Amino acid sequence: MNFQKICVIGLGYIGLPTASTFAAHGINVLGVDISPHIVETINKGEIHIHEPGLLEEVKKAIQSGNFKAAAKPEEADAFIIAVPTPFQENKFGEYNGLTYKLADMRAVTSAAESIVPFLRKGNLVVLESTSPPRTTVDLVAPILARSGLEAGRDFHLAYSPERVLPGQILRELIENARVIGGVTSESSQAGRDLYATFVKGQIIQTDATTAEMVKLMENTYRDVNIAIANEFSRLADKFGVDVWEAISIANLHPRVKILSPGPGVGGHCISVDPWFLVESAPELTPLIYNARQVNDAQPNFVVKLVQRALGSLNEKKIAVLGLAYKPDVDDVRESPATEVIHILQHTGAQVKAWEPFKLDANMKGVDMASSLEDAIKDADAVILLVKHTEFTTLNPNELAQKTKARIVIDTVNGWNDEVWKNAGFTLFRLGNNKSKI
Ligand code: SAJ
Repeated sequence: MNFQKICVIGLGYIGLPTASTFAAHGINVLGVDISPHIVETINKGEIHIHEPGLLEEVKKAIQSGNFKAAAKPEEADAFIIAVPTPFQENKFGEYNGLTYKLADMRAVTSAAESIVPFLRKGNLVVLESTSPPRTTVDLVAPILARSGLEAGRDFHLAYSPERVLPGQILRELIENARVIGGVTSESSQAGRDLYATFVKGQIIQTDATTAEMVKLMENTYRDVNIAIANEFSRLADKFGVDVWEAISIANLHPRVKILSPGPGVGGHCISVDPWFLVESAPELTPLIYNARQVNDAQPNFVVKLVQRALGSLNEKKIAVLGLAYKPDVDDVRESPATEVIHILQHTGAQVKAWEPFKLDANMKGVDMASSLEDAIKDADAVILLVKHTEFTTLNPNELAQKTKARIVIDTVNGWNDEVWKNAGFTLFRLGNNKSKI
């Protein structure tokens, strides 16, 4: 199939880089967003999100005339849906007394509806939004059928998940392998023709529901594996074992690769996607459900460790190092660090947080320090919550001059016991309660 013009619906973290990458490869792209502010910003050659290299690419695309933004789709050869699929705020599912979160599919629904008046024979429609299994065939296809055209017969329909890492989106869009799941093999082929415009990685063709499952399975696999690492940290704590030592030894086994325990699982993907599988089949997913519960409860275990180190937390001053959801990124959305802070505050502690990657992080209820020194100066204890390189390379001797704290708590195995001990600190580590031996 040949593509002169495409519409990308949803100009967020995935839609905007995708649209500008197509435009940079010579395709005429209309970006569509319901937010007038976003449309206006992009048409000025500016952007509303933070992603390295994106501003330059969008600017170039707008100047070239290949890219513009609008509130509504137009006729095109292909339509890509890249809108968010968050949770429903006030509605939960229930199965056997257990409650689970439900995907809010309203944005996908209205994006599909917005295409209906412009859909023509021979077009291609691709859903990229992370969605529960069967969304493409059971939700999107029937909506598009309101045009009088049938998916797989009159137009092509496919699901193709994004699997890019924030911070690396522009490179990974091009280099990563791409899965295209069509409702027919012709639809998969049409999807391949479209993405082959810029994708250099392998393009794998399959059916739509398999492609949906692939995306959910990747992130659920990771969530479950982090959950078992977190559970191991609790067991190690109970039995006086250093979980980090035990994991490094277990991982010498050629077929074992245990992930790292920590303060919990954050970000917009791994803590979200497993729920889409639970919602679709709660009777089949007890393991996935429980893994979510384990990871969500991990901040409580961090606070128990802090209590063990400090006794009552009432009025204690605690410096928290790191707010991002993972190391060396500036993304603080859905971060377990925030949860840890809120629980600490609940116990009466006074928390000051330092996040060098996001100096302007304006987080509700969190007292942000203006510098590392500001965070630790009057602290009774310092907690390491994110393994930023900047933190793991701190010099404890220098730190000892800047804080009155002599207790440090390491939840991510970022600091070496001996070095900190020699600098006069007592170090408590998540998953290592050797004092019990
Ligand atoms: N984490 C641990 N222990 C570990 C590894 C991670 O506690 O051993 C925590 C991190 O600190 C973080 C969370 O898990 O809070 C998630 O981090 P991550 O690096 O595992 O994943 P994301 O959310 O940044 O990106 C994932 C990626 N998927 C997989 O690795 C299977 C990425 O490829 C996807 O594009 C992205 O989700 C997505 O958009 O779905």
